[in-house]
Amino acid sequence: MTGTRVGARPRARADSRAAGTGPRRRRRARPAALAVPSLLMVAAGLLLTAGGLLVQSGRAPAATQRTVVLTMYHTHFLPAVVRVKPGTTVRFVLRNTDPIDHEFIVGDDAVHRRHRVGRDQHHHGEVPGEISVPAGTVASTSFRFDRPGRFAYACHLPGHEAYGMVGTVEVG
Ligand SMILES: [Cu+2]
Repeated sequence: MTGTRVGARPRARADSRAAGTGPRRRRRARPAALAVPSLLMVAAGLLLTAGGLLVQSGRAPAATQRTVVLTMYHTHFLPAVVRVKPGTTVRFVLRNTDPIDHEFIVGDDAVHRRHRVGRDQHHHGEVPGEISVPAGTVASTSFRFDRPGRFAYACHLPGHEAYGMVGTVEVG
């Protein structure tokens, strides 16, 4: 029995070489064949993503988004002036580098008048453009500027606006 097996091996190798389709070649071909479908799947995924973006932008053609980072430093806003185009939704990212709490309120004159006399000192993001920013933290809020004009942002915690914690959004 043993003698038969030993004798058969060389013959089998010779056969596969002659055929030109030995086990080695087949094994090499497999990863390449698998790579093609997976590349197609990636491409299809990208197309789907692109399609989704097109559909989104088709819903609101004029919508523009921007992120503006404002630093709260020594009870001031840096920068103190921001310029945007009408129709822009601005995501304000507020970095409070001070050891005291601040807040960010953006809006028209009526909004600021209300906050100057109001007692509400906690804004958790339920109102667009109004957010509390505890000492040493980062918070964000989004606000859409529909019409041209000047909109103020301020911190209405006692004394902060008078101290200079105000800024302007110029929309136009
Ligand atoms: Cu403040």
